[in-house]
Amino acid sequence: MTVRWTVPSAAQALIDAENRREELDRFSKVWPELDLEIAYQVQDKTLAIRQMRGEHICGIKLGLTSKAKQERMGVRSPLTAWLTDAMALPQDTPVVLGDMIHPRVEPEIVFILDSAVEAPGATAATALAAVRSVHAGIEVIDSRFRNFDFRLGDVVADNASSGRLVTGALGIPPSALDLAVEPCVLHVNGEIVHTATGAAVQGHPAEALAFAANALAERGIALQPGWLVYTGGLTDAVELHAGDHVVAEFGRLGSVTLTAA
Ligand code: OOG
Ligand code: MG
Repeated sequence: MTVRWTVPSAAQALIDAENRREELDRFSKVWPELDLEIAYQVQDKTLAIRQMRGEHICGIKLGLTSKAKQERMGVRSPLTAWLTDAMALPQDTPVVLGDMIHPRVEPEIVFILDSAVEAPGATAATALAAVRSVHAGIEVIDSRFRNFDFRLGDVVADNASSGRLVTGALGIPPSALDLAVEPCVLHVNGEIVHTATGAAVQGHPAEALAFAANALAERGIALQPGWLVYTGGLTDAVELHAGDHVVAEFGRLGSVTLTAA
């Protein structure tokens, strides 16, 4: 049966899938018109549904900013998505697997903004100048699509597989760091599973921030002071299973841990 998706019906289906922990077939199989413009309309509609149930925007995330992520997911273009307060996990709070569909974890470099990023025309340097502090982070992604099988339009619509966030308490001013060489080691249950440096994200995570500021400016959206910016997985993501203990160990940025209950 061919499903005739519309922006509102696709957005509601994504939110329902998240609420019921069910997988959807990717829209692009039956919705060839799903281009980037429509996909961001769906994404914005899912945000509106989240806001109607009381969630507040706390920042944005970038997706598919590293080669490791692009190659694994088969989508070669970075994208942006919304973060809300409901996604943020307090420190030392386990992820409840029963709330998720098929979660995966990935280490990220996180910015907290001090001022709005001026865009269009943002560069890595001007974007970094708007950053108050840099943190270690772990993102839990949880695509609403079966087996994480999606094309660019699908994953944009699905708010870039947003799930949960843990942001390290330690914050370092960007001027005190060389983020391109900041090391990252991802440990799962005591084993090293992936390593990278900050350069994995667009050559420098500030490039990702500038990309996001410019891309959002095209949609009339400005990055706001106080917002979190998850700059994208430095490494491929790892499936999360019950009892897992995950540590994203950075150099200057310290470590963030996450457990699965
Ligand atoms: C898409 C989300 C990508 C990242 O950091 O690259 C993302 C996915 O891999 O499901 O959050
Ligand atoms: Mg991510």
